[in-house]
Amino acid sequence: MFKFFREKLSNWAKKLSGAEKNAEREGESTKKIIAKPEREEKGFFEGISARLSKIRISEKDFEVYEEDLRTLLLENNVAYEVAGKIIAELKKRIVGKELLKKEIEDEIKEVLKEIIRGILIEPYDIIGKIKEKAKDQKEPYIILFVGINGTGKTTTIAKISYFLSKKDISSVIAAADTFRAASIEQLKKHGERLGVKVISQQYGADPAAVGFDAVSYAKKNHIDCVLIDTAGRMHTAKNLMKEIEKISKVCKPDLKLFIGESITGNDSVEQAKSFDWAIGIDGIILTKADIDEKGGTAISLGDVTKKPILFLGTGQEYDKMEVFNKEKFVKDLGL
Ligand SMILES: Nc1nc2c(ncn2[C@@H]2O[C@H](COP(=O)(O)OP(=O)(O)O)[C@@H](O)[C@H]2O)c(=O)[nH]1
Ligand SMILES: [Mg+2]
Repeated sequence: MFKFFREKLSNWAKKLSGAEKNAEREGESTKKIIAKPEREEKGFFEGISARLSKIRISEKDFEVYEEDLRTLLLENNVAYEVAGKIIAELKKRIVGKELLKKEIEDEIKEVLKEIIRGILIEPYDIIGKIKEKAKDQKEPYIILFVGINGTGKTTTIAKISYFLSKKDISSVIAAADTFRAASIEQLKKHGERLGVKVISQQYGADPAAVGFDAVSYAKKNHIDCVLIDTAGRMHTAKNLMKEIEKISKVCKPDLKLFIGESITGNDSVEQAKSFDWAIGIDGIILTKADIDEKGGTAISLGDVTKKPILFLGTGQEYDKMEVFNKEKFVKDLGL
């Protein structure tokens, strides 16, 4: 996971820490500062000068390397405007600061870590929310899953149902993707394997009605949570977005989760924006992190939507889903 980002970032930091090679240029350029020992002894000064050599990176030198960093971030799926923000912040914090040469790479990473921590929204605890509603209102907690075709909605719903069952939370699944061939069978198969009821109607049925049926079933049978699958809406198709708005209005979900792929970068960001605009999303699940070598999508989504990433999909099996952890994520990025 996120191998590219890790390697390239280290290389970039090394390049910037070599910026004092340009120190002989004009006065305002990065300065190599040699700390002099109090008592000068022959040979002694040379010996320690390498270790004590400090540099101060000038604005000019930072700018020489700035475009490289932008390219690195863009290549790793960080959206353009987000990359700009990261660079501006890093520049503000690094330029003019006196650092030991050997510390520069760590310092850059430390600052980047703080910036990314600041961008990512703190995830909340779904389990707590479900239990709270059960206790306070004695009603099932309703989660609507939206996203375009193939991003992993159906698989994620099965994983969530499995995750909830491990926490002693029962669920029912609504097969409200009545559009895509074989989608109902796909969910029923998951339902059988998981021992979870799947509510469905025939293909072409009103998805809002299927969701409504599942909510009624959950109420009648004291099921804790309703998971509503939906057809893959192309976020650019107006009538299909209207339909998702209708499902949302009829089923009154407590939580609307956008499912996006970790590997698709800017596309995921655009999709998330459209769904957020149409129904107002509450959180994000990023799938296929296991096959993503980049990692920037999460950062972009966090910044653009200001919504938390709640889980990372890390494979096709039911247990291949991790609760999103900001600290683990920045560590995986090599920071
Ligand atoms: N490697 C990997 N594949 C996944 C993950 N989540 C889903 N998939 C695969 O992505 C494909 C599409 O998934 P599906 O759930 O049918 O997507 P939907 O169209 O959004 O419902 C399937 O082959 C899944 O097995 C994941 O986290 N990692
Ligand atoms: Mg599906």
